[in-house]
Amino acid sequence: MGVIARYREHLPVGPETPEVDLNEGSTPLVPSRNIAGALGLKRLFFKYEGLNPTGSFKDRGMVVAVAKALERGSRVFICASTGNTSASMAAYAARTGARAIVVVPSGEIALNKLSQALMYGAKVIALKGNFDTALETVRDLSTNYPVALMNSVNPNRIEGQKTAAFEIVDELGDAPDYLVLPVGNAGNITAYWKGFREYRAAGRATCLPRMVGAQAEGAAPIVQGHPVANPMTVASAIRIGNPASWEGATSARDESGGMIAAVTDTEILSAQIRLANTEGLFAEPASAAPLALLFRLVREGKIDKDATTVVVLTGSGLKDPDAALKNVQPPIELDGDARALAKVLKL
Ligand code: AN7
Repeated sequence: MGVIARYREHLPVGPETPEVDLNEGSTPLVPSRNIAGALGLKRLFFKYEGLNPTGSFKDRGMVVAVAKALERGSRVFICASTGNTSASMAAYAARTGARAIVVVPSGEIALNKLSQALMYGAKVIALKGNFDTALETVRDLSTNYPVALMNSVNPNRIEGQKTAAFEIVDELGDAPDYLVLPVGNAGNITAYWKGFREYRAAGRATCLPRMVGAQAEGAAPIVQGHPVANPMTVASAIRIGNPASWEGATSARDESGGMIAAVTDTEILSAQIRLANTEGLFAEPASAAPLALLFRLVREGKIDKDATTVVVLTGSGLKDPDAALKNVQPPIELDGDARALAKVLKL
């Protein structure tokens, strides 16, 4: 079952809305086995969004945005993307026979995100400049040409993405105390906060979490309080200097009593490796940013250790093999028999 079927009564869909799904959502909330203990945290969970059909949380919002666009009669979809949105949009366009146009910042997106968009059959334009330029360009194009804009400025994306908050509440029985997630264009933090508030209003939860957002230090416009002209970070998914949902992010932060803070690339990559090494969970660098922030908050004594914390792992580690391979030892090349192998392994 996809998110539209599972949460239909909470979504802007009706009898006229075409059925679309790739069985997205219903991702596991994996309890920490090792990191929680090492940090002294009582309850720590990972919402493993990399297990969505195209490998990121984007599928939740895309399925709703695509269904609504088809309902309106649109057959041409466009987005600007740091990679995951384009992969998701291309997949749902392929599934529904629509045309997908993807505009990515030239040379800046992870290899496997690009391969996904191309395999799903999207027309991919690598536009000179960064993500912010690409978004501005597609927004401009979509106001003058008959193409449906599928970035998270499309409110149906936010509607679909809020289902992740519903799932967490359904599984835990109430909202967690902290929800920690990466912030790039800021659609997801906006969506989670909307989801938690709506579920509480519907009587499905009694409390609301503190929303804790992580940006990368070289791409931290919300933390700095102004747009960043040349965002730089190894976490290419959140290499964004002027988030479209800025206001949504600051409202979520302020209304929830949470925070948005920045972590360095070194902290991000070491959190990514530690997550893989000690929990068996492989997430892309952007998804490791909230864990890096959690490590720092625990060090600084800024987290209640008796609380329930959920870290959202937004995208699969398989998306960005280049980022991962830079930080591990390469395989040992060997030409030899079992004895030679045993010797190399020091068995
Ligand atoms: C893995 O695909 O912006 O704050 O164009 O791919 O809602 O933007 C991706 C963003 C976090 C940030 N983690 O979410 C895109 C794009 C991963 C991501 C984010 C993204 P938002």
